[in-house]
Amino acid sequence: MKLNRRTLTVALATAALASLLPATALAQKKIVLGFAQVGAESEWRTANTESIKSAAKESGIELKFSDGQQKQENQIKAIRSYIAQKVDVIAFSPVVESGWETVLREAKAAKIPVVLTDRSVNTKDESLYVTFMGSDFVEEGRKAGRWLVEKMKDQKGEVNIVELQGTVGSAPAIDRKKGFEEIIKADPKFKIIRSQTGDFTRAKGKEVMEAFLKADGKKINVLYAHNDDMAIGAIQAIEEAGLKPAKDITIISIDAVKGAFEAMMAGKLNVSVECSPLLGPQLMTAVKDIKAGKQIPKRIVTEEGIFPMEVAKAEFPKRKY
Ligand code: GYE
Repeated sequence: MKLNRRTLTVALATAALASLLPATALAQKKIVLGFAQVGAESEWRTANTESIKSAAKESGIELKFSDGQQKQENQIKAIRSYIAQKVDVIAFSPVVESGWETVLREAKAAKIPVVLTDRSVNTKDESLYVTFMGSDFVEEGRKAGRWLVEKMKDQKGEVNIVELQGTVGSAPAIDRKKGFEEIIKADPKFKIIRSQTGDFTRAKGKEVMEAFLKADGKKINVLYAHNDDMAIGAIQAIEEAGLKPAKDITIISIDAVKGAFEAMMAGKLNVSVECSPLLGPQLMTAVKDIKAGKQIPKRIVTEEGIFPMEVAKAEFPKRKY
């Protein structure tokens, strides 16, 4: 290139401008996301954590992650520390539905947008969060109920159901119970004879099922478990009691994790309603959109299906969690 006066002036001006800009502005600042997870109580949760961590990495978002060990106070502490650290966005999956107003107001006062993932809160003040992304738990309960009604349509006598509930006060436990009851109440032959929490874990699911079996034994026709892990724990209890899972007792659960597919392929679980934990990619998209000032929907619902044991073998290779 011939260096005349004009090109020289342009070159000098460009160099001068670049030296004025701080390095951070040129390299573009990373978005920082604080995520307060429920815990590590189930296969679902492990897949959810993995999805969030890998999606953050892929999106170039700096993730601060905390495990609340299924305790609300731990999650509140984590959220407060994210506020103190002035993260760009806070996301969390609230272990229970109530009791979040105070901390959410603190985030709002600090002008940090909040995204709810997986589980929701029951606050009336919707300005306390930007969006809630996750499943429709009532619909999952309905799907479980509809499957049972169809399966038992020719059954004349009573159908005695025992229910293993999720964590007390959590959105999925409340809603999955509600949706299921809404469907089965249409026919009085369906009776929930016992209902107790198994806290979404295998160990608790087994323990509570043992108690159900001790109390009612052969009377039990159906087990409705709010997640696969509790169903898997209960299957063990049923076998130890000398009964055949999925035959002597029809078993319905929710999540459709790999462990449930294995149980279905072994003929021990009748059906699992899908609940997808793969929320990471859509969370990162939302975080970026929020930072870019874009408008995002208040509710983002996950689409999901239902898998009876008859299709388990064909579906298993396609499962991602
Ligand atoms: O079904 C259960 C987990 O909130 C949807 O939490 C989630 C539930 C899921 O522990 O396995």
